Amino acid sequence: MKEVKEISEVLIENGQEHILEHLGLMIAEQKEALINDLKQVDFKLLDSLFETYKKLPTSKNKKKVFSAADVLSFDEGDVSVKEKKRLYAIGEDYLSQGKIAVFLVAGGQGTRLGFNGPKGCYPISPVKGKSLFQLFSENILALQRRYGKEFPWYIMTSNENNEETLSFFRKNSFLGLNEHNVRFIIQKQIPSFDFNGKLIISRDKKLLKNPNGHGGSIQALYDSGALTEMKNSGIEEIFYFQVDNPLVKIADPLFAGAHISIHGEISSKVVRKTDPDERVGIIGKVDGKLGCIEYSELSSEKVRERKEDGSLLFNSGNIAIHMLNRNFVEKLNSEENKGLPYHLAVKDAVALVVKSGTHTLEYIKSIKPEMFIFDALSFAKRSATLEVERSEEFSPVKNSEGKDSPETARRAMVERCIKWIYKSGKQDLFPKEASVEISPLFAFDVEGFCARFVSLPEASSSFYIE
Ligand code: UD2
Repeated sequence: MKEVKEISEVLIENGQEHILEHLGLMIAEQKEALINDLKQVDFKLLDSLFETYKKLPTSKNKKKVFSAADVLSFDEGDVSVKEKKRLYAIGEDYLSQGKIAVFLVAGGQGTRLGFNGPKGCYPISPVKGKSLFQLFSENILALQRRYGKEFPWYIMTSNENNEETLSFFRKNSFLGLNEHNVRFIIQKQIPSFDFNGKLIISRDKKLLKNPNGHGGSIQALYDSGALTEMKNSGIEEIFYFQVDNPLVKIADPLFAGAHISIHGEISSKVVRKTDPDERVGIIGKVDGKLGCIEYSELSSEKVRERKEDGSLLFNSGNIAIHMLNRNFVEKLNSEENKGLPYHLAVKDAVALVVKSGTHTLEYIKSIKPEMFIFDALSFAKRSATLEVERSEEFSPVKNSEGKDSPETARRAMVERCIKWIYKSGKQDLFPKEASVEISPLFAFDVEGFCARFVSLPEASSSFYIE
């Protein structure tokens, strides 16, 4: 087989000849699939990742200097209210001109949640059981109605969940959106390797590989042609969010305005930490450059350090909501920048190994490369960090129970609705302990809600406001 010969040369040249033993034990179909996998491998990249891995102990010992980021937050004072209005109007102006695209990263596996399927299909809303995807599309539809423009929605999937995601959208008639405005882009996969830099064969006789992380979205936007498409349709800014947060305020005009007003390249929303030990990444400065400080990087003293006003110094929890300037994303893909750096995590894996001429399974440690979107912050010349209220905007679904689970997210959704009802001043008939859900089509923010809400439907233990 000519293909085997060709790939053998590549494997030998790159020190991966152990794969030949595997190929020798496979039937034609398996060989073909594995060769196809191997053809996609960027051996030069693999090599440089292994070199980075070898240097990790030294680079980890390098002392980093952490400092807090400048954070924009608004209180109820006159100056704040005026400035908030100004930024809001800038965001609204961009929305009215159709200059903002919506971008969801949904390529992750969601294993922690224990849900069999793409996480976006998870039924989350407390009364109607709407999926995350459904809530997002209703929010986009409502934005379209408010601003009289159609906003393209780009969804990044991975090889692992693209088919299922697409069929969910098809089966549900694109959740009320115009099919042409929903675009799917598939992120790249990257192989894992062992402590000797060798590729790993998984139990299904393929290369052990994973989606390249949410930071892979920067490359995927470029490779898929989405950036060019955006440019051609007058899109200048991209609202980025992750699939697990049902409280997200899509394309929030205030956030967009804060970013646009300073000609931001990438901007972030943050929430105050619940307590010093909360395990959340912090938007802050690392050696003077903006970035995300992992909770494990800050010492126990640093984590407790307080400002004069008593608040924590490292208080800006990263909720993974960003505004990305289109030109900036293009720049990150340039020859000079070559995309984001990789993080290397050691993970348990089951590998197929060749022993005494046969295949056997072994538990091994593998190195999984991944890119993270927040690393784009260190490339940015200008960036806004906007602090928002957690109870209004963030309650992720990550675990099957306990913290950040469907239960906590549903509770947060109900509590937000109750808050809005009270804010409207029309809470008279609201029974304690009732469950309530507001359709994003009715209102997707408290201002919109108060302007429309008249009264609750007849007394019940659960309400759906649409
Ligand atoms: C992430 C952040 C954390 C905080 C939190 C907010 C990291 C390392 N940590 O935690 O600082 O901001 O989110 O919720 O990022 N995804 C892809 N492709 C991939 C991998 C992930 O699309 O290859 C998507 C995934 O579908 C989800 C999002 O990225 O929408 C978050 O991924 P995660 O669950 O791995 O991130 P997590 O919870 O570790």
